[in-house]
Amino acid sequence: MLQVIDQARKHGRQVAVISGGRPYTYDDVLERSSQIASFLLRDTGDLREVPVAFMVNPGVDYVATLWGIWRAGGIAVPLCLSHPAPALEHVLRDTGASIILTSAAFSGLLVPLADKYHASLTDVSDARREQAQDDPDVAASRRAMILYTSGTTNLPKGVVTTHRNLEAQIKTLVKAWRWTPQDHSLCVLPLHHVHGIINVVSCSLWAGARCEFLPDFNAAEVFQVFLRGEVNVFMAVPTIYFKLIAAWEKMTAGEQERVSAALRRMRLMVSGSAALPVSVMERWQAISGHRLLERYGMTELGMAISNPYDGERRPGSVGIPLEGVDIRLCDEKDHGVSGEPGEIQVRGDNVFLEYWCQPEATRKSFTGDGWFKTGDIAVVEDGYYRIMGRNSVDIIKSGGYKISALEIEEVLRTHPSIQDCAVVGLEDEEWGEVVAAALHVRQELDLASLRNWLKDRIPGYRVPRKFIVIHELPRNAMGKVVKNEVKKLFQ
Ligand code: MLC
Ligand code: AMP
Repeated sequence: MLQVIDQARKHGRQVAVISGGRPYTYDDVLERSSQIASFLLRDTGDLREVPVAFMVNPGVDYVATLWGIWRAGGIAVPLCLSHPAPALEHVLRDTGASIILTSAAFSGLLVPLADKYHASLTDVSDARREQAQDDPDVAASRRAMILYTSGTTNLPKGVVTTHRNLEAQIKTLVKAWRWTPQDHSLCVLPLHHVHGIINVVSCSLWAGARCEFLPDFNAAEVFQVFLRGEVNVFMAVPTIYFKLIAAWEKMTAGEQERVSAALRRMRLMVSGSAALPVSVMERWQAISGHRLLERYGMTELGMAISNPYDGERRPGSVGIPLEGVDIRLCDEKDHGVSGEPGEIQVRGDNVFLEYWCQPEATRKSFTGDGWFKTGDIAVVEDGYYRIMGRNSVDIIKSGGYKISALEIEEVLRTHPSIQDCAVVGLEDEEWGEVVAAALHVRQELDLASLRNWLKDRIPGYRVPRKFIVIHELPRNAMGKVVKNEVKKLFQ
């Protein structure tokens, strides 16, 4: 039996999920997931790694759907709730998912896509009416999940993890960060990425803890929940801590004192998915009494390097390799380096299996001796890893989301008024980086309508916030656009 389900059975009558203000026990979630599995297994005893896409609101239905797909032997493909149709279409086309589960709110958006790709579309509340039946035996080596992540190719790639990968990712964190059944976490992160799915939801539920959900991030609501005094574990991207600090600073002295007192009672606060500015770390410590635990991870790996739970949490560093995760730093030829910066390469049960249907991309992302090449550059200083940057200027991290400059450029070039363009990430304390585009135009262009045009085609967080119109893109002698020169144009 899948270990995730086995773990949940140990905590049957305890509260697992709080969503929409209502508590659901582990038994409740298990029953719902069994009903969803039975629905998926109407015509077969085992889905045998069929991808099942789902667009379900955070909360009990989300967890039941994820577990239901796993229990039926399918591959879970969570869709982003804020993506416009073309971005959803890419995932549906690429996975070839013939089954889609949804919450009512998203069915309008999904009906035409399901029609186009001949996929069945079912509301999870209808799927739950099925009679529960026995689960097939699903080996840990089987594919469990596909998450889409941007890279140096144009469109996002599907990262395939097996049950064994996920179990390794979860178990390592539960131990390193001392999760217990007494914990109560708050999830405000999107649930189509590892940060939310693995670090918050799956670790909570593996440990027998409670996981409370808000529909999305809102600083005032987060503080309201904290003030109840139940949540003791919180994990977020640096932008969220920045926004919480800004909201705290706008409160009255009395409110600030109450919120700070609630924060001080918490057990653990973690930051990751992007570099945590030291200024944010220090300000948060002054407000909450917590020295944020910064860690480093990736969709392909789950978490790989972490500051210690006990011991020094060093500002600007991501810490030391997690248990069970092998890390080395290498030069361009994949030779190990020491005492100088190198690419982080990773090996371990946590490392993903493959990019979905992209054997060439998979092959290129591993060294000949089986290490995954992250593309992140780090240096070890007094035993702690410090991330220095990435080896591709075309990967941007904004608000914790990984964004491909190339994808945005491809879309911009299809606009009739745009001759050519270059997209870059500009440093920003709140967002990490903000996306900016230099445009070489054919004719005059209204930037407000360009923004709207883009929002219909790419997810909102990938839409450039800054534009500059220029006559000529800076190029080198070979005719290649020089991105560092493009960045200077925005100064
Ligand atoms: C939104 N806005 C931005 C922006 N995104 N501005 C600049 N840059 C961006 N990237 C603007 C909007 O236009 C809007 O402005 C305003 O901010 C509010 O928009 P929103 O969409 O409501 O934003 P908000 O809900 O506040 O979202 C911010 C956020 C969100 C930080 C909560 O981005 C988020 O959930 N990020 C987490 C992503 C994540 O989980 N990554 C993990 C990947 S896994 P206006 O003017 O229109 O009001 C991974 C591995 C690992 O990385 O290590 O974990
Ligand atoms: P994603 O592909 O969305 O999973 O993003 C993974 C990338 O996020 C990594 O390759 C890093 O570039 C970045 N990242 C994650 N955690 C950190 C961190 N603590 N500091 C700096 N970068 C980070």
